Amino acid sequence: MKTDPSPQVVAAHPARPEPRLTAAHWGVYEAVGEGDAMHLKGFVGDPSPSPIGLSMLDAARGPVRVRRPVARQSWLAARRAGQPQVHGERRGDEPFVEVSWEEALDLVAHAIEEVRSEHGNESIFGGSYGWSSAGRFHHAQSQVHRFLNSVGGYVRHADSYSLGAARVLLPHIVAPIDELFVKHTSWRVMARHTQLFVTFGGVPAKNAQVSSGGATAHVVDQGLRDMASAGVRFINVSPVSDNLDTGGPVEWLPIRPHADTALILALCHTLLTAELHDRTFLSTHCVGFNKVEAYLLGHTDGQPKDATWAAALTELPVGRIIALTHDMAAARTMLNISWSLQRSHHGEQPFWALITLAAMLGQIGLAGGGFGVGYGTTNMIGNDNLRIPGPTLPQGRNAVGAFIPVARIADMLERPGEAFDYNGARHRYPDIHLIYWAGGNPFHHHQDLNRLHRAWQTKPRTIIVHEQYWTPTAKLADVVLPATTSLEREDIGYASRERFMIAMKPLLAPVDGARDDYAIFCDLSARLGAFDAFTEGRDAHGWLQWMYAESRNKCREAGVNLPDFGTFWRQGTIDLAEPEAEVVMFADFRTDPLAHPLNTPSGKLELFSERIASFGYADCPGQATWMEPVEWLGNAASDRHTLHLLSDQPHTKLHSQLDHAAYSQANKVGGREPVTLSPQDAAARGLTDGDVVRIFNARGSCLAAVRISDALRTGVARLSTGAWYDPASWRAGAIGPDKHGNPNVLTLDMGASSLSQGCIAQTCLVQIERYDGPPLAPTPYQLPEIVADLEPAA
Ligand SMILES: Nc1nc2c(c(=O)[nH]1)N[C@H]1C(S)=C(S)[C@@H](COP(=O)(O)OP(=O)(O)OC[C@H]3O[C@@H](n4cnc5c(=O)[nH]c(N)nc54)[C@H](O)[C@@H]3O)O[C@H]1N2
Ligand SMILES: Nc1nc2c(c(=O)[nH]1)N[C@H]1C(S)=C(S)[C@@H](COP(=O)(O)OP(=O)(O)OC[C@H]3O[C@@H](n4cnc5c(=O)[nH]c(N)nc54)[C@H](O)[C@@H]3O)O[C@H]1N2
Ligand SMILES: [Mo]
Repeated sequence: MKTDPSPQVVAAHPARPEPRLTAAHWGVYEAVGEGDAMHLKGFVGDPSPSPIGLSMLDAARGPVRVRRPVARQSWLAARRAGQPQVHGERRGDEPFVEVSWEEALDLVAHAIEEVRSEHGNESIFGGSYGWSSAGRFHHAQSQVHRFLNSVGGYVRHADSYSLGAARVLLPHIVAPIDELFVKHTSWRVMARHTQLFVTFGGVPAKNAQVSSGGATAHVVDQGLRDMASAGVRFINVSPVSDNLDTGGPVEWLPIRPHADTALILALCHTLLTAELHDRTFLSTHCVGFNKVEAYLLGHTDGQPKDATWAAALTELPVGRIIALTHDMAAARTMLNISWSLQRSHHGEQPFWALITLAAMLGQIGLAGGGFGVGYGTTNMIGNDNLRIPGPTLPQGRNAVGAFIPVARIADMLERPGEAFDYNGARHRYPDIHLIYWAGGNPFHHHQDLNRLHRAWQTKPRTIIVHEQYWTPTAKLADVVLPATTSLEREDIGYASRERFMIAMKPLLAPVDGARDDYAIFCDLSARLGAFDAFTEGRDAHGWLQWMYAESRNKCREAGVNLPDFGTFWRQGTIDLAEPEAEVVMFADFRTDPLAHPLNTPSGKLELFSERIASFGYADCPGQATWMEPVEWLGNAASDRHTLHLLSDQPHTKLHSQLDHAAYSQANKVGGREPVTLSPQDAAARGLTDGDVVRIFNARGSCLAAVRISDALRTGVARLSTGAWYDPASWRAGAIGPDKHGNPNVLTLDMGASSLSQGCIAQTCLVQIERYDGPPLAPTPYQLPEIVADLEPAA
């Protein structure tokens, strides 16, 4: 096995001299033509470029840009008059006033200074969660963290919306997720060695379009096709069937959403009672199997987790569950699970159960066997290019210790001072007076948006947002500062395991008044006496050279020689392909678990975790456990009209980014996001393709357009994320339905468990009916009212 980079000089991609490239999370694009005629085409080094990026140039030049600094009218009046009244309840519901950059920066610096001196830096929430844009330097979230650290720190967030439950669970039982990411057995190895690939939640090609930091050469589609041509058998356990396309046959097991833990435990039970489990692996590489065994057999709770038990919960046939167990034991089997399964109530459990099943099969560390946590979630997983220490911007040191698990923002705003559990400790919600956001869209990403909308309008004194576009978060801010897009800056594009490092060239001049986040923070840090700490004397280009040099030094230590900066910049790309690599996750650990222990308390796989058990959480015991989710079809049986809402990742954009661009627009129906239903569920409600429906529950409602597809099992509806939040009214107390189709007005805002407090967006029941109310045209991209300044600062 060879996973370490070997000494070599990495050659440039011979695409063309000095290509004008830009990198986005969804791919690399090359500029063709000049001026208004300029357009983008997919990068020649990418075998299957994503169509998402082709419309980003038009979007950047289009009408939805934030063009000038603005401040909310009554907030501005109060600040100018030195009064504390800021009328947070009018956020989103009154005009903005255009102000000069000078005054905008003075207002922001003063607001920071004021809360700092009155309440300390622990009253500033600067978590600023969000994907921002690709580019290692102008990454907005890194910039805002570095800036806030240079002025005394901020309340941060822990974990991510992507992997809230898994990030906290996995280090206790196997390894941190970031370590697992880059260790995944490669597509190439699976094509050679895997016989059976069983996935929970598909391997969605739509998701593999992206990589955080920039996908450069898309490999997942080909990886699946090569496996299929090599004769690998595929089984997809999923409420939808259109999330796995191998070009060949796939068996679909249409499971009831959220019943996966029960199914996996039943597979474990069947292995155990048929004595097909690998006793040796369980004793040499794992701890706690005796406790798991007692639970599987029902010794602890009187309920054997057998196939009959699971059949009722999953709505899959008993015989199929038993046969699947035998198939898995008889073949070289790779198990895979989508991240979406842990974005749910008790979301730790399907991941823990999957690892338990893989341990019982005993194939972890064998080529083509074992488990994966997220093949298909991004282009990174299973990619086998060189692993190098890429360029990074140091974020400095945060002097504030207070934090929240990322998805607990509304709890924090509503309940300052209250205690919460997290990963074995108790903490308190800080009392926030100022929110700073750059590079994220909480009114896209958070659950129960009506609740967040109310909390956001009630609590903080000041909300500052840097944005490129008039997103709902920008509309709900007090100060909006216009930021440039990557197309207007130079930067370095790189993501782990990607094939290319990219010299990103500016393709456009900054649009109107837009400035780089870095330039904005330079000026603010100067006003707050932290210019030297923040800039370290470098301009943006100086930082690129410094970051590249740091990365080049670390690469050299690891035996990889990168060209000098000038050569890289001229070439445009560095090719990091390592075609000979044979990446097998945990091969070393398998061969010698004592020499290559895991970083868990026992050094082994913890099928029972004494540490987690010691936390005493009823909602996350010491081993993989079936616990009914708070909302699922299994407890909605009394109402046969209830549907489980899947709010998955959108295929025509990245989250809410580029929702307004042509590619995403082409997927809308009458300007609304489509909601997909099975033919049976549509017929039961008298609905046909294109009908406008109201989707609702006790938390909220939205309008969407029906799309019918037999790729969905009955009882589920799919409304992908990303349609910009578009409430009928922005006024607190009268928000009304979302007119556009944003699922987060419906989703549930609570933690996955006391262990992780992860987001549970996928745990959501809804009703759907034809919409016969008054016409409510969607207006998600309408600009806010911006009025002239009647009393400009002198
Ligand atoms: N219901 C439901 N909700 C979900 C999920 C789900 O599965 N279901 N998934 C969750 C997940 S996994 C995630 S990761 C989140 C994603 O949530 P976010 O990461 O918040 O979503 P994005 O739309 O990527 O928001 C990024 C914002 O940054 C802005 N931006 C981009 N570049 C720059 C820049 O250079 N400077 C500045 N100032 N701004 C910039 C963009 O215009 C955009 O508004 O959503 C979560 N929400
Ligand atoms: N094009 C595009 N790609 C993206 C993103 C994007 O916004 N756009 N976002 C990126 C980000 S930030 C992330 S975190 C990843 C997320 O990657 P994932 O979390 O894996 O993505 P999802 O699309 O939410 O879900 C994957 C599949 O799981 C299925 N599923 C949902 N609930 C269940 C269940 O209970 N059981 C089973 N068996 N299956 C279920 C869904 O139907 C869906 O087909 O995607 C990344 N890739
Ligand atoms: Mo994510």
